[in-house]
Amino acid sequence: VPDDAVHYHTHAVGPDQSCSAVSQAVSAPVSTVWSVVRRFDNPQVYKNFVKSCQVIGGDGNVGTLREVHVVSGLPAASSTERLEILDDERHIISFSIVGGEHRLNNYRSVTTLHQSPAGSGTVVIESYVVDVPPGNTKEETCVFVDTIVRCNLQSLARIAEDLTKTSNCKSS
Ligand code: A8S
Repeated sequence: VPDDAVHYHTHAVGPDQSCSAVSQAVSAPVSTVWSVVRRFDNPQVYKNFVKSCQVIGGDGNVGTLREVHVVSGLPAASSTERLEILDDERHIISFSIVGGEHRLNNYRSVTTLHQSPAGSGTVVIESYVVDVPPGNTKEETCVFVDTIVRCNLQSLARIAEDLTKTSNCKSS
């Protein structure tokens, strides 16, 4: 984790909570990845488990609420989510789960983008904290959530990389 991100990925974790982080390299500029990630109103663009999303309050800034419905086959139907951080300069977005029909109580995630040390690409880091659901272990909770987050970040990488190719094509 780069120095500037340590603070944002440091979560207070209670005794019955789980905390983890996933990172993803993307072959696209930070600005391109950010243009996808910052759309709190449009998570379905890269989150494949999201069936639909409606903004149910707020003006797009911190405090905005969205209601997400997820595809069938998951132990969940919907989630109400609050925008906690949207920092266009530092490329940080964070949301918390405040309601809905699912097992992830008190979920909060922070996503930060960083220019890759090696060149023009991006490194995405997403960390989270969540209550361990009744009947599950911390490890099971991490495996479940890490899988969702990893799927989302892989999909994000593919979309940002495709956007980069499209714009190269137009300009040549
Ligand atoms: C995100 C991250 C997560 C979303 C989880 C972890 C969720 O949308 C899904 C299944 C669940 O069981 C819980 O960034 C919930 O969206 C796909 C409905 C919250």
